[in-house]
Amino acid sequence: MEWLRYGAQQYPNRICINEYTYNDIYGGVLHVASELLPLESSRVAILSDNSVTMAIYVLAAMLAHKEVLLLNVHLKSNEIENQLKQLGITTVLHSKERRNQLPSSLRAIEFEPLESILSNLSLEDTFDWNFNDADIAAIMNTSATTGQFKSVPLRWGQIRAHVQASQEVLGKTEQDNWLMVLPLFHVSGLSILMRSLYNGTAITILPKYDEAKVLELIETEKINMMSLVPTILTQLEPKITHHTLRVILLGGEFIPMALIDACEKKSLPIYKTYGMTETFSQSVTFSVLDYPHKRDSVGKPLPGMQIRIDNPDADGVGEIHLTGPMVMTGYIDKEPINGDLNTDDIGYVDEDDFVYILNRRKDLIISGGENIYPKELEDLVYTLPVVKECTVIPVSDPKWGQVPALFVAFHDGESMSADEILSFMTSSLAKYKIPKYVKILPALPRNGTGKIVRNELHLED
Ligand code: S0N
Ligand code: MG
Ligand code: MG
Ligand code: MG
Repeated sequence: MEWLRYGAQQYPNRICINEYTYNDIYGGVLHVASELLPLESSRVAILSDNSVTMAIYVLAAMLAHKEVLLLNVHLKSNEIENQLKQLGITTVLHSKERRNQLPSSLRAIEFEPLESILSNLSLEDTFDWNFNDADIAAIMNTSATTGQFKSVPLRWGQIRAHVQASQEVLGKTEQDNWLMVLPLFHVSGLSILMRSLYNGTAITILPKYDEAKVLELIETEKINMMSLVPTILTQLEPKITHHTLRVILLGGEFIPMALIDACEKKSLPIYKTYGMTETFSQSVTFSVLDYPHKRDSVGKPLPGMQIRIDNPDADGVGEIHLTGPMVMTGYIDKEPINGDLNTDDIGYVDEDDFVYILNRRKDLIISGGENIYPKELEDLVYTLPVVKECTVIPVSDPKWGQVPALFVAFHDGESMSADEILSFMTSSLAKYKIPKYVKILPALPRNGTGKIVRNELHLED
C-alpha cells in the first residue's frame, strides 16, 4: 500500500493503471479514502467488475483502514446477503452496473464516476500510512467442502511477503505492463495490483475478458505480462502471432498438457503457478521454457514458502501442506492454523524441489477458474420436496475444464423436469455453479454400505 505513495513521490508521471499515472491514482485514492474514512464500519464490501475505478476504491478502502470484502460479481443477491451477514458487513461500495444485484437491506454506495474522482485530486495527505503486518487488508470468501463458504483474511504481512517473493521469481523491468483480465475479486487479480505497485510498474485493466482487445494489446506490445486461466489461454493461444510477452502466469485450474505443448512450440513464456486465496495467490511457480523437462510439475516453492508432504506413502505421495509468511493465519471466526495450511491436494516433491499435484481437493470442481463444491448444489436440490436423492459430479468440458453434472432421483410418483430443476437453481445460485447436465434416474447407484458409487454415474445411457 505504502508503494503507491512512494511511487507518487518518486516517479509521479510513470504509468500506473491504463493511461493514469502514479500521481493520478494516488490522488484519486486520497480523494475516495477521505470519503470512506467517516464510515463507521470497520468492514466494507465492494461489488464491481474490473475497472480503474474499482482499483481506486479497493486501494482507498485499504487506506481508510477498512477491511474490504471483495465480492464475486456472479453471485446472486441472496448469496451476497448471506456472505455479508456472516461478516457483519452492512455497507457495499459498488459500480453502477451491479446495483440490481444488491439486497435492499444494505447501505449501497455507488462509485463516483472516474472523471469526477480524478478532477478533484485532493492533494492533502493526512492519512495513516502505517499498515501493520497483522492488519487485514482484504477478505475473500472461498467455497468449501461443506457447501458453506470460508472467509480468508488477507493481511499486509502476507501481501508484503508475497510481492517480494514473486518479484524474485518473475523479475521486473521498467517496461513491465501487466494485463489484468482476471477479476480483482480473486487473488489472481488482486495480486497483480499489489505486485505492480510494489514493482513501480504499470497495469492494464480490462473490464472483462475481450479476446480482440487482448490480442491487440499483445500485438502492439502494450503489455508484456499477463495472468490467465487455461480456459482463456486455450482460446487465445492459436491466435497469438507477434508478441513481446515476458511472463504468462498460468493457473487457477488444471492445465492440459496439450496447451503447454502448443505454447512451448511458439516459445510463449508460460510460468505455471499453483496457489490459492489462502496463500495470496502464487505459492509454487516455474518457467516451462527454462525447465521443459519439469513440465508435469507445478514448479518450485516461492522463496520463503515451505512444502511438507503429510502422511507420505512409500512413493512419497501425500497431502500437500504449506508454511510461510504468505500463508494465512486462519479463516475468520475459525481456529488458527498455526502456520500449517493443509491444501487437501495430493502430490509429491521431487529431488529438485519441484512439486507435482496428482489429485485436487476431494469433491472440488473447477469451472473456468471458479471453484464449485457439489455439497452446496446438492443441499439446494434437496430442498425440493420431490427429490429423494441427488449427487453432483465433475464432467470434463473442452471450454471450462470441468462443469458440474447433476444426477437426481424422485420419490415414488413424483417428478420434475430438468429445466424446472435448473430454473429453480438459477434463481438462487451464481450462473457458473449451475449444472451443465441433469440426468434423472429411478435411483442412484449405491454400494453395499449405502454410499453413492460415483463411477457408475454416466451421462449417456
Ligand atoms: C473465463 C472467464 C473469463 C469467462 O468469463 P466471460 O468470458 O467473461 O464469460 P461471460 O461473458 O461473463 O459469460 C458467458 C457465459 O459463461 C458463463 N460463465 C462465465 N464464467 C464461467 C465459469 N467460470 N464457469 C462456467 N460458466 C461461466 C456465464 O454465466 C455466461 O453464461 P450465459 O451466457 O448462459 O449467461 C471467467 O470465468 C474468469 O475470469 N475466470 C477466471 C477466474 C479466476 O481468476 N480464477 C482463479 C481463482 N484462483 C486464484 O485466484 C488462485 C490461483 C491464482 O492466484 C492464479 C490463477 C491464475 C493465474 C495466476 C494466479 C496467480 O498465482 O497469481
Ligand atoms: Mg466504474
Ligand atoms: Mg464475465
Ligand atoms: Mg494432513
